[in-house]
Amino acid sequence: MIRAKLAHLTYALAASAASLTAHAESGWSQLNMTQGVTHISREIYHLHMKIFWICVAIGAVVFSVMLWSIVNYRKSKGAVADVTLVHNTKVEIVWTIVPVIILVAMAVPAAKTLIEIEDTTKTELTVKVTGFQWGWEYDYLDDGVVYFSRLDHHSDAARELLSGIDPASVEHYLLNVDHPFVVPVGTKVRLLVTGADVIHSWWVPAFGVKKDAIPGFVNEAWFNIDADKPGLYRGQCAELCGRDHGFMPIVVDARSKEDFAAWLKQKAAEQKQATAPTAPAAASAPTAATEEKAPWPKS
Ligand SMILES: [Cu+2]
Repeated sequence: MIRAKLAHLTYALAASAASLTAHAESGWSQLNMTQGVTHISREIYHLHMKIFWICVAIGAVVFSVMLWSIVNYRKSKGAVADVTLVHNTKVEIVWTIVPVIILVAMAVPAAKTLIEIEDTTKTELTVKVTGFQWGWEYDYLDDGVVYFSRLDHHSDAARELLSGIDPASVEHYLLNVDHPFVVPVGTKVRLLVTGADVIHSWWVPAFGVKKDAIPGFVNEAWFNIDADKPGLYRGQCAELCGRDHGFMPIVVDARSKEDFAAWLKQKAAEQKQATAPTAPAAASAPTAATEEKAPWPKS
């Protein structure tokens, strides 16, 4: 029985060692937090690593002393508990001061990063982000561009019960959206995050941004993507918000400043034309912008 259990344990250990080796081959970085593509996300990463290693050092010291004591002062060696020791001022001072020093050493860099995260001054572009059941609305406040971003229709069709579509055949299943959030790189973008119905949370790990979208509140967040890192960045709603919480992904399309300016200009022109009451084109061929109504009553 014991032998069988040991064999089982050995097998389990070997299996986990093998999976760890596999991880090592694909890069240990996959087990860790990613560094992201903004200065803040890297700050957060380094803070995480610093505090991680402090915890490892504390664990190593505490468990070494504990194991050493257990081995050297075990009953079979004739150790007898000291029942006279009830108080030791020196030791108490040490075990108070040492943790205080460690906590302050961790709090100072953490507070510095937190202050930087909250600094929404000198932003170059402001976008209002509204979470709703189930998607996101992006409103480029100064440019008259507003649109909705929902789960793309390939994923949406495949996720239906008895759809007959194999989710594995859908590229980026449940991760793609119909209209990605387009932003410029190398620009400090401020988000005004709010909710239309219940609490959602706008989360893009690569930017180090996760901000609650709360109805009746406007929360601020910002990011500045490295100028040499345009591309697609993915995120999720990070606040359990109801039935389709898992079906409101975020896709950020980071473009060069020139490409973004061109996109914004074109989008603004399209939307202006679509909403113009006298434009015949709007009446005969409604665009996506006019077809799509806000899923909540707008004032
Ligand atoms: Cu949500």
